[in-house]
Amino acid sequence: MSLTGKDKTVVKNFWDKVAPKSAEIGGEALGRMLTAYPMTKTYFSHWADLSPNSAQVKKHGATIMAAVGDAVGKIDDLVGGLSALSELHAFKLRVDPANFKILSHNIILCMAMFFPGEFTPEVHVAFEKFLQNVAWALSERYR
Ligand code: HNI
Repeated sequence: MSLTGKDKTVVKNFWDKVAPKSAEIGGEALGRMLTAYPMTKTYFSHWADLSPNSAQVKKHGATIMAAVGDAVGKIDDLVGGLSALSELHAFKLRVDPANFKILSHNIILCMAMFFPGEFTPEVHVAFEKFLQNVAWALSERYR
């Protein structure tokens, strides 16, 4: 489902609020994904510690959310803007794209945990659509 102009505005405004907390939210989301969806751990088997709150989980959570923030800036051309990252996940990391949906779910969950007041149903629907579009863009180079 493509993002409407209103969705884009809602996503951008919400991101402005969460950006200062994005590293923390990313760490929590990644830690939860690895715990609640243990099959996702296979991609990170080269890490020393996959438990929530480990230094590597926190650091990589921050990296992922920085990329999500970058994607907010590229919201008008996610496929072009994320093509290098898609290439990396498809050919080097070989991540099954089904996992993008799982990580998105955990990001949404943590957004709601950290910003219960601001994460209104309107924000929820727009951010869900945005992450779905990010996942599609990240899947683009798999074909
Ligand atoms: Ni992902 C590395 C962004 C989903 C497995 N990932 C990255 C990097 C970014 C990134 C940025 C660092 C790239 C670099 O070094 O140049 N990943 C994202 C984003 C999403 C995502 C924005 C979805 C919203 N990645 C996933 C998922 C998995 C995943 C769902 C697997 C379950 N990513 C990885 C792995 C690495 C990685 C593995 C390498 C990590 C390392 O340290 O070796």
